[in-house]
Amino acid sequence: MIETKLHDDVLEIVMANPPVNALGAQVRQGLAKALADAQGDPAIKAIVIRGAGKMFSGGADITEFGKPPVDPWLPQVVDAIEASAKPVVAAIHGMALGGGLEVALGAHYRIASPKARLGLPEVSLGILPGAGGTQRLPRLVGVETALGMIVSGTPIAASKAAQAGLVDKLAESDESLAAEAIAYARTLTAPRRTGDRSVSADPAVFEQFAAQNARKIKGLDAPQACIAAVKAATELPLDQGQEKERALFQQLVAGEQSKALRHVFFAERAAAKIDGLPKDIQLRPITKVGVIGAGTMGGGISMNFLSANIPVTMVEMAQDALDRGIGVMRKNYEATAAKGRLTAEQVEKAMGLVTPTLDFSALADCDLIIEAVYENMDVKKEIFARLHGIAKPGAMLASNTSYLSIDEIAATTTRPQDVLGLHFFSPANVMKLVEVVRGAKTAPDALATGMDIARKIGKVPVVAGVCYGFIGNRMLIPRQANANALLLEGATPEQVDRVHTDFGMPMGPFQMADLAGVDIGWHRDPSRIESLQDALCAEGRWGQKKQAGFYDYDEKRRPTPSPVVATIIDDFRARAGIVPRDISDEEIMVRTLYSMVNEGAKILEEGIAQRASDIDVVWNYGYGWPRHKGGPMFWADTVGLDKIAQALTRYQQALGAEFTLSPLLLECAAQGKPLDR
Ligand code: T1G
Repeated sequence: MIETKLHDDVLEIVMANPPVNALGAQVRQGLAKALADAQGDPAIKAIVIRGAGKMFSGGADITEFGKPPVDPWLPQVVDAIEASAKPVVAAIHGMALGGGLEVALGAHYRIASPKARLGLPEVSLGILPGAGGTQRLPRLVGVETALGMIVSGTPIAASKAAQAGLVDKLAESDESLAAEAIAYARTLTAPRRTGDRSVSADPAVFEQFAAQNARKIKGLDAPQACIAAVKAATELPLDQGQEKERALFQQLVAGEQSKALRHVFFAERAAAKIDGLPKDIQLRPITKVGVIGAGTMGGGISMNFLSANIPVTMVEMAQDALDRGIGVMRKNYEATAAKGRLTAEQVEKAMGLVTPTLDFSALADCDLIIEAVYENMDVKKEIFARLHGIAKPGAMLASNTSYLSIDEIAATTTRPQDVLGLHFFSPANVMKLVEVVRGAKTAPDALATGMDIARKIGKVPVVAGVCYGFIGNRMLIPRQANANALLLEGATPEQVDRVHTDFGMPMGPFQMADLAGVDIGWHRDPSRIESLQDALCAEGRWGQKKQAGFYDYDEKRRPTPSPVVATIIDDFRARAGIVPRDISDEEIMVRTLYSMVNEGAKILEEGIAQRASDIDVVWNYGYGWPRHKGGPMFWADTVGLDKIAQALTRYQQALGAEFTLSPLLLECAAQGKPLDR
């Protein structure tokens, strides 16, 4: 995993541990040995360290965490690099992340290729840089830049790193980097140890930084620790600062938040894999896409492809609807440009790739056609019945339905092998999740292509089987149903939502209902009041869009508890003969979150989800589940499946006649094994 090559008087040490040159035990041992050998070899005047393949290094080997440590530890290797009597140059291409950047920080000089990116993303794994990064980076780039890089975890471009003093030289290209680094090393006469530098800052800088980022870092352990470690760099000599960093690292890496965030890291990568499909399956070419429906979803979906430079034919039934849809897309792009995240040219380029039309047959040359009309089975069937006659052979036909059966839709065509679901989440140009729904007859290459094209447009795709609501929305059903029942029995919207926001969700069931629209699925007859939803809708309380739903909203869309809603609920209870009672937060947690876990277990039993971690990815990327809690299935294991099963049994009656405990949940609880297939 370590290759060395002597170029006259310069030793090149190459880390070769594909795919990301993770700094596992063998890499560390190899690095330490090559370095030590070089110290004693008079022929060697200088050393270059670089990575083979697509990058310098993706950092420490995350799969080693939680296992017995193997010598040498990464901090020791980095210290040895810095202590080298011969100048060491780090030659960086691709990514230098985490421990990878720390290796480069241990080096005395750094040269990077123009496209390189450098960062310390440990905070997104619930830890902090543990090999001197919190001590050496501020010494090189100053406290402010270091705090920004370490607490956000976001990598910076090589050019910015050069401006900040993190990189000494920019190479011409990836290809010329090795040669330029060796030439550069040959010009160096002495080591220049970053650890010998000092850095100071007004202690108030750290409180200010924490205050400025309070909302982002609320409830998270790692960011606080990152700030404390960088502060230590301004107060302690390197070795003592590293001890402090080490202590904080050990604490965090053993913590629940880091375990959850590491689970999410690998869950995302696992979700990309489709069980049972050959790795080298031939994908279908997607060079042109058709979108049916220019509404909120159709517009958002189209923007993803336009932004990925894929032309879109957008079909609507009426000119005004088409013009409105195109107008909203341009407005969204211009809003992004106004924030400096796009140039005017990029906006024009994207908008230049869309072909609006009322002519269905214009879809004939599309490789993928996505139906994104409102949620009505008859309308969708009518569209697919028309499509299969127009679409070219091999074209994929996808529905953006959120709940309905892909098999039923596919059955209206003679080509069910080309039909699948691509379930985007609103706003579709922002939300990362796509449930790729595999129909009973969806061809393996169509499914694989669906996953691939979703990744190409920057989404996180997850395979889902056909059932009502697929993975995410199906689990939402028991949550919403119990939330509504709890309101009738005595809870308030604020109480139920507080339990969810305290838990870390961005919003609770009733704030979410107001955002999505209380009138979704409403029968539109104000005289028919059979549910709380009916009662609110009859009063015109359709949610945020009406500035009134379960909450009242001000012009900034900030929610406040509504006395009107309290009265509507009281009246409804009285009419239903329900005497309200005190509801505990624990009961709300059990009936709204534990019931979701139970539904997730059923989804696993039925094979609707390939693996438990896929369900976690769905909730992390589609419903704002707090990443530092891993996802509903991972979280259930941390709570204890037996505890969840007992609590659900205790509330069996309140959960309703239809509620049944998942046999898989009971089995895993009984056997003490994690919840999975
Ligand atoms: N350790 C172990 N495996 C890793 C890994 C790592 N650091 N990085 C990637 N992999 C695996 C990954 O699971 C996948 O496996 C394959 O490599 C390709 O990854 C002391 C303690 C580098 C930007 O947080 O962000 O250093 O699924 O699909 O899209 O301070 O991987 O094929 O079996 O993501 O090209 C800090 C983590 C570690 C960076 C490449 N480093 N990695 O993205 O490929 S903590 C990070 C990434 C640390 C020190 C501390 C990305 C990438 P499989 P991939 P990619």
